[in-house]
Amino acid sequence: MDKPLVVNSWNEWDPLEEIVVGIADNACYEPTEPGNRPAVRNHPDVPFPTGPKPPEAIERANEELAGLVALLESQGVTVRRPDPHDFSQPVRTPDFAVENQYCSVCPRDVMITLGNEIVEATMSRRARYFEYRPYRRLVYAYWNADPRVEWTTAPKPTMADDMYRQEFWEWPLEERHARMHSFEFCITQDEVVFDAADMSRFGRDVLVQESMTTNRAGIRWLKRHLEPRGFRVHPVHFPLDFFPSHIDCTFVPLRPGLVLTNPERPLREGEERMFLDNGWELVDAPQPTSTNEEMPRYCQSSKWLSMNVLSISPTKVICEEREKPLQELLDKLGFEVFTVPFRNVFEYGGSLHCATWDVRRRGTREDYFPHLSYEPLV
Ligand code: ABU
Repeated sequence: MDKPLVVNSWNEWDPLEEIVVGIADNACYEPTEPGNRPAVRNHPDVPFPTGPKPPEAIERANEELAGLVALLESQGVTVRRPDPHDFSQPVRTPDFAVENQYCSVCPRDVMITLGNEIVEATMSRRARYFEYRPYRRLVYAYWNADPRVEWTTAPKPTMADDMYRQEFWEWPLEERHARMHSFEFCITQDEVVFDAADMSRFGRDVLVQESMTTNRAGIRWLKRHLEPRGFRVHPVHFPLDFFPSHIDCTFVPLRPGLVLTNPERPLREGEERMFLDNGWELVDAPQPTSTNEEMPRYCQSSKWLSMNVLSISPTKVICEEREKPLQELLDKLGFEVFTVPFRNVFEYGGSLHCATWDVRRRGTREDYFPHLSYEPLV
């Protein structure tokens, strides 16, 4: 019999066997740069802090991350952690300089498992240029342990000034509304740019959101890379999200045939067809328990972190402790719901799905969309 696969994950819900959970050690505040304008919540005129986060904030986040680790281990999941990295170091390349880096709390943004392949994303922000580094020892360990493991690093963009559209940040709301169908954000279209968290995996089919962190060249690169490997790559758009970044607070598959959707961010008309034609149900998440105004002071994500859940299997899901309305919905939908407190992690860019990178789930590549018209690139 073949040895078990070391890296194997085809979707977001198969039974989880091994996962990487982020860590807040050495985290810094995200710097202002062409691809990011962090702002203090409810106080846009107060300067956003710079440099290392205070030890208490790091401790609080690490405590919650440790709670997630304990829950996963109690469910028989092997958990790995990133290596230490000094995020306070500035980065200077021939094309840009940035005063500090960010953190390794959200491996989901950087790393993705597509079957037996690990892909490191290009990333879209300067402070995250070297964010693959805390995961390299793990990647080498997986790659050395199993010759079937493929490892791909996507082309690094320059992140030079002309990769960005700076005026994006100044557009008034009316202009954003007028432009909502052009899907032009703070990155231009010339270089290949994507964050891994703009992808969502459904076996043979992979959705990629066009966003502030993933452009059309990035989606083309993913199509060209993944189609010859038997995947179908579907660009998706959420025109009412004026600051889209990462799909996992917007469109969250929970098991075959069921996606949790964001009621304030419907799919572009026509893009829901592949789901409806194949008998999938799209169920709206309830309103989060916090409004955008009530989210933590330095958190740059939306209230929809509420729906950033992590599946342990097609019947078990982990949800943030305070999100009772979502927990009730998941319970009604037949899930066993586990909860952990995670609000102190929010200011590091994500919740339970963002703060993890699943390396192995028990399962194979399935076609969940047998009735599909798909246009390959080549
Ligand atoms: N990193 C996920 C953030 C998505 C959102 O703010 O809705």
